[in-house]
Amino acid sequence: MKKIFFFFFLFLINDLICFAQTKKSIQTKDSLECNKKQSCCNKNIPKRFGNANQTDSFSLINLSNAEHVGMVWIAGGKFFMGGDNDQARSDEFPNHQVELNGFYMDQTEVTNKQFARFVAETGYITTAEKDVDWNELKKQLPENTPMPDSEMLKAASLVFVSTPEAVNLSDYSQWWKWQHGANWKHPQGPDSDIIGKDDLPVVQVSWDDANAYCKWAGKRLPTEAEWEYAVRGGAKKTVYSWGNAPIDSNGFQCNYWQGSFPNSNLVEDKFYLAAPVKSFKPNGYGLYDMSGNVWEWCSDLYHHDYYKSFEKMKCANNPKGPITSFDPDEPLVSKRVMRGGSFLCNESYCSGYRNSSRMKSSQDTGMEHVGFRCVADK
Ligand SMILES: [Ca+2]
Repeated sequence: MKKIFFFFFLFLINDLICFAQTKKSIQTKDSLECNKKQSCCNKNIPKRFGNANQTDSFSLINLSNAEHVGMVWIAGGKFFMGGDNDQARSDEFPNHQVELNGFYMDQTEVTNKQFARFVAETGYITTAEKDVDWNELKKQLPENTPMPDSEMLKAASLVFVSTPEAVNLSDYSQWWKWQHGANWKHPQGPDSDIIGKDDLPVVQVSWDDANAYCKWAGKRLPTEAEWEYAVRGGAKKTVYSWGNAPIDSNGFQCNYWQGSFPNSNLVEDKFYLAAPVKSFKPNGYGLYDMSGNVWEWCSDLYHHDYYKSFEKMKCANNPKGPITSFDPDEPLVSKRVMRGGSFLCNESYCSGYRNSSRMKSSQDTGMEHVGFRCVADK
């Protein structure tokens, strides 16, 4: 097994413990109260790196950010959520009606400049910047799990590495590398930086990091339903945020991968990796880069069958995600939803920039193509 999988195992073993204590049936937050076991499970995930005081350091809410600067108001309403075309995957069904309250949403993905200000004011240290504290981590592992080589425990994150030739797309370890020194300030590793890249979306942030930023800013992550309502921009039954036209019509509609993934990027849209925010046209709500550029974390846990819980409902009211996570591809890993696709997406691989396309990852994972944006209530 490659190292990348060993690390996935280490990082996600706490989710395994959590998962083992919960049922796999779909339970919505709207219809069920957390029982004591689930509540304990959610709150009792030890800090893998032993930084127990960090959450106290960013309790200061930046009021200027909370005043909805750079956000747009999205009026509440009803819409149909989920797969509505032949590209949709099984976890996007059934298509179901949802009603939401109105909310503010950031016009752009959170940028390096914005995240730097958060870090400067709070001293926040992201997941990817921390070495693994073995004494903490081993408490979450099966008894007698051997300590890995100390090199393996150094701070690291996942970076994209193009392959020399076309590969089997079912094995993502071929283009993802566990890179020491990769973090939001060094997205591709220690030899990279974000100097002069203030307007690029911050990446290499975990779901935990994104939540910390949101809390500081007086905001929150969008629910998956809010995100899909927003990406549709007020249009009905459209495949993409710009409508139903092909992605390469009228110039390029978003930042994605042209050519053969992951070996040959033609860069016809001018951006090999992430693009500065607002490089492409906004959608009907004035939101930029909802499609492509970087994946965006949502607040919801991921469950592949979550939408089936709405099958007999006329309309779901402000859904906030399932109580438990389940991904049949990795059944022992608890995951959070991410949406919108990235600069690595194309039709042959994931077409993640479709409005209803769903993606997921464990909440402590940071990657080179994952960022976020915030929402706020009135
Ligand atoms: Ca591109």
